[in-house]
Amino acid sequence: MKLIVAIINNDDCPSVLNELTQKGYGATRLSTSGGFLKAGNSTLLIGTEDEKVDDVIEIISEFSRKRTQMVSPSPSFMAEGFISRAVEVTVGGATVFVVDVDKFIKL
Ligand code: 2BA
Repeated sequence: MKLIVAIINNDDCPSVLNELTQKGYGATRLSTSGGFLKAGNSTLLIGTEDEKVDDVIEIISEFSRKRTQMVSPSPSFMAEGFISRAVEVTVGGATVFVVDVDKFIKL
């Protein structure tokens, strides 16, 4: 068994969750925020059998769009002269970790 941890955009989350639940996958949504942009995103926890991992990743990939976002430097960065103007970063579609699960117990 594997645990899939997927960080996705909040706007993509309803479509990903709908598709996962329609196909019978269990999922938990956590409200999270990225360390770099400090913007809200969603982290999904999905426990599933090894042979279904690729199917889950395909669903996540299908419904997660890549976006570009402008990032303004913090005042301290500007004061230090590191960056003086907003820069564009590409975010997503999804950041996915697949980890082994030792035990899966429902009590
Ligand atoms: P954030 O940390 O807010 O990062 C948003 C986007 O900013 C990233 O998109 C990346 O394009 C850029 N970025 C992040 N750190 C950077 C840095 N040190 N220098 C320059 N650009 C940087 P994604 O890579 O698609 O990541 C989207 C979100 O996924 C991240 O939001 C974070 O919440 C999560 N994430 C990404 N990599 C992770 C990792 N190795 N471990 C845990 N969470 C991760």
